[in-house]
Amino acid sequence: MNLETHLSEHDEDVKQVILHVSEVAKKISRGFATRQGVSDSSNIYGERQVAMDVWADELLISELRGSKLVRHLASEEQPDVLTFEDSTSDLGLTIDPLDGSSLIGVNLAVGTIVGIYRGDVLSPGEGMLGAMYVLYGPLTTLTYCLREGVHEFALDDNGDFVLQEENIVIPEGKIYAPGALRRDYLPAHRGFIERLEAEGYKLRYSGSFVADVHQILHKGGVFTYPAYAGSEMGKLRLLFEAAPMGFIVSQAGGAVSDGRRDLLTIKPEAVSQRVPVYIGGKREITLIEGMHKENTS
Ligand code: P6P
Repeated sequence: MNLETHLSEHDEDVKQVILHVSEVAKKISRGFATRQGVSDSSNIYGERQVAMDVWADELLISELRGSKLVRHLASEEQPDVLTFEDSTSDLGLTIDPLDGSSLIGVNLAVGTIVGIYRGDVLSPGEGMLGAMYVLYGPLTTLTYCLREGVHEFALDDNGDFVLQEENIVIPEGKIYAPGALRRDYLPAHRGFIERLEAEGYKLRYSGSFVADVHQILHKGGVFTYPAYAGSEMGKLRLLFEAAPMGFIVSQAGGAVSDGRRDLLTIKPEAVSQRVPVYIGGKREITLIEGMHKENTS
């Protein structure tokens, strides 16, 4: 079964926007070979953009504007939410065009992350219609969830996204992907990491959020980019990274937290809002939230 068939029961505009993103993703997957190197620009977070960042962002914005399927579009590479007045739909999308792009130069897996809303994208993630991500690795895979299971497709030789796994459920597993520097850990987080290590969790961290979370979704465990000394909000963006990937893992039976509460209950105050992130199995999320409660009582 291919992606279009699998989406057939969903609202037409939602189905079409996912298919549209999937077609752009095919172009992005072919674009790496001829767009290596850095650009001379930086994003609003002061991060140096690579050539693919700029190109993928421009391509997605142009294609989604032209699709007339999207009214509100927020991109991690843009300072403000874009509004397309001539849209025939009221969908709102958040996009991280190429998460992990600093790793393209060393040929590690990177990805495109999309959050799908009805209306305003500055809403808590718990209200999303759905989310999807494309992972550009040895295979180009597309994973989506519209509240009826988490499903993964792989791009085949004919250029079709073909179903690989349906109704994915996060297993129990002993992998942890610990972002930030150990020397900067805050007390509760330090205790959490030491507990996982004492229980024999294996460290698996590539520096690419979408790839690292994809691994946790399929093998279990936890990804974290915590609050740390010097940044109480951590590094990752709520709107573009934590909420959409957290939505997918939550829908697969896992959970997502800022360390104290369900991250999907947080209303973004700005597109650039950062948030401490814990994404993974319910056991690990319950553990860190308990440690934060103990640490503040
Ligand atoms: P660090 C990539 O720049 C990113 O936004 C995420 O994809 C990734 O999880 C994180 O930053 C890596 O950050 O500090 O480990 O390089």
